[in-house]
Amino acid sequence: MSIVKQSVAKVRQVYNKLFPAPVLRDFPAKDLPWIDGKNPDIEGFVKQFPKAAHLPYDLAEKLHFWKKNGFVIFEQIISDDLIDAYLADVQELIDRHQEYDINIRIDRPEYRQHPVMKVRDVPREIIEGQYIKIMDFHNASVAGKKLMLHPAIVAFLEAIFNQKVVAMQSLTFLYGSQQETHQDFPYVVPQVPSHLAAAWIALEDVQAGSGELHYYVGSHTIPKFNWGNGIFFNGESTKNPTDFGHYLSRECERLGLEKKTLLIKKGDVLIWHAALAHGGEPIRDERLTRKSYVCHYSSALGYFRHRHDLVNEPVRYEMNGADVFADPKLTQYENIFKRGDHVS
Ligand SMILES: O=C(O)CCC(=O)C(=O)O
Repeated sequence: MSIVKQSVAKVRQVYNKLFPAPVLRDFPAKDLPWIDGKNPDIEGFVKQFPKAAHLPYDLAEKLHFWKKNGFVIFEQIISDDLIDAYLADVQELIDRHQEYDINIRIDRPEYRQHPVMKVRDVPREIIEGQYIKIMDFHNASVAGKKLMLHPAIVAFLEAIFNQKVVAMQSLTFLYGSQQETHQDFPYVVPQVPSHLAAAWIALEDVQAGSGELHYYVGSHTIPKFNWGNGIFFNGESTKNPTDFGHYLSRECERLGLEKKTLLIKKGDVLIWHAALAHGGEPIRDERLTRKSYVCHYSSALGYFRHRHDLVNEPVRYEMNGADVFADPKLTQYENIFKRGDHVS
């Protein structure tokens, strides 16, 4: 750590000791999206929501399902052409990885000290293997942006936030993540933390044994975990992600919540609530890939600065009435993978 970074950390430590942040037990009620409030008027909302009439699903039915269960699934809403364009972009990134500074996260023991690496610095066999997340490839890929801001996804998110949608980040997986059960909000924190949701876009048919996503139906309303310093995981937390995973599975089982695994098809999408408990099953068949694209979203109120630059106004791309910000740290790669230009 540089001397400057060490001094900043020291000052922060002293400041936090003198003025400890209040321990948050839950999201403040005043910040909740309308649908997370008590008895939201779903029929009334849908009547005045202009996009409702043009959707390939019944919005009122989906909103009721979301309120109760914390997720929805949309079947066959994304075209194979758009997915194939994105997969070809991903393949090009892998084939020519030495040319790019795009980041990947590697959750393998030998990378524990530096889990986030530039793709150029990682051997191809590692990039193509398990425990890899390609980070924010939507910035470089037009097809990635179009998938992320697909009109059917944007309309649903716009309805739950009752706000313009802003896409925050994306992760691309070739294999099942095998991640411990978790909720997203302690880790992915927009400026208004309760304005958060995620989409899991199937880039191929999910096969049993491939490390399917699992989730607990209705877990978005269970009492929040206390990390020792409130509901977010950060440098001050005294509990760790394994404690979190144990708490969630114990609590969901105690409440009798059903654990499901996601066996959806290419072009289907799962959207989940910020607090839905989910994770990745172990990969039981090593031959199976599980290509998927996970995007996290907030609202215009909830996310107005890019997380890599909290000072300057972001550069915005607008699609289907939603925004995604350019990556302020990798401007040279924005939209350079253009297969998605003429595909929808
Ligand atoms: O797809 C998976 O296996 C897990 C993805 C996930 O949990 C996440 O990105 O938050």
